[in-house]
Formats: sequence, C-alpha cells, structure tokens
Amino acid sequence: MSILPILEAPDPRLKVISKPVEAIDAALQTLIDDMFETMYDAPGIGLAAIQVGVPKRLLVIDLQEKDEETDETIRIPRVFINPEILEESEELSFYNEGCLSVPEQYADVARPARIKAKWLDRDGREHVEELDGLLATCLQHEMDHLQGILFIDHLSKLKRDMLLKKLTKMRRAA
Ligand code: GNR
Ligand code: NI
Repeated sequence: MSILPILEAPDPRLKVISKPVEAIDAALQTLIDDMFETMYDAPGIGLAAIQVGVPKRLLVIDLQEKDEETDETIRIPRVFINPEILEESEELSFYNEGCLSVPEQYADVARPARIKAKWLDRDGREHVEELDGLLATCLQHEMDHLQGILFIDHLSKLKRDMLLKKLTKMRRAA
C-alpha cells in the first residue's frame, strides 16, 4: 500500500473529466487500497481518483463518524465505481465543505439533501440506494470531481478567488 500525492488547486489536472472504469481488475483494487490509505492519512472523508491524478470514474468515502458511547471511530469504507445520480430531492441541504485539493479552505455549499444513486462496488456488484445526510453531500462533492468541478466552483467568482488567494498566501508562508 502507498500514500499517493494529492493534487491541489489550481492544478489543471483537477479539471479533467474522468472516464468510466472499464475493468475491475487487480490494478484497480490496488488503486482503491492506495486511495483509502491516502484518504485516511490526509485525513479526509472522501477521495476521487482524479485527486491522485487518475482520470477514472472511481471514488472512495468513509465518513469515520464517532460512536457516541465508546468515542471510537466507526470505519465504513465505501467504494463507488461509475456512479450515477438517478434522482435528487428539491430540498437542499447546506454543509460547510472542505476539500483535500483546496486545503484548509471552507465554505457553505447547497446541494440536494437526498439523492438516489447507482454505482458498482469493489466486487463489481451494482447498488441502487437512496442516500441522505453527510453521505449524500460527500458523494455529490466527489462526483463533482469526476466532472472536473471543485466545491469552490459552486461559489461566486469573488468568493472563489478569495479562497484561492488565501491558499496561495498560505503556501507562501509554509
Ligand atoms: O474530507 C473532506 N471533507 C468534506 C467535508 C464536507 C463535504 C465534502 C468533503 S470531502 C473532503 C475530502 C475531499 O476533498 N474529497 O474530494
Ligand atoms: Ni474534494
């Protein structure tokens, strides 16, 4: 397993539109394992393949929520291959989003609160499920990456440029 470097804005590779996965083979399984290791190390709750420079319609999510009673982190690793959104609610949900490709910058983004999605898991099994809450938000954020879209693209140009400027400033200071 290896931790892969994560591309950061304004890297043009983040704007590339990812292509459907054609085969779920050993090489893809290795990429999936490396993506989980990279995501847990970052740490983050989701990662799209394009964020590690691979333009395939593949993403991983683990919300890593805490058990209220034991304080232990509950890991539910989820793999989404060739995901599609079939239905979305009119009701929106706001979440203060962040992105490993736009480090340490956060902004509220409105997205459909509930979605019905279809995808393949790491064994190639098809899932059709209705999702809500943070999982729905995160899947939409990750699926945006597959289209070359970052959460800052949902903001006004003024707000987006401000966050990108803060990012440049932060890098200079580091
Ligand atoms: O770690 C992440 N947190 C997060 C918070 C709110 C909405 C979406 C996310 S995804 C992000 C990791 C990431 O950049 N995935 O592409
Ligand atoms: Ni992201």
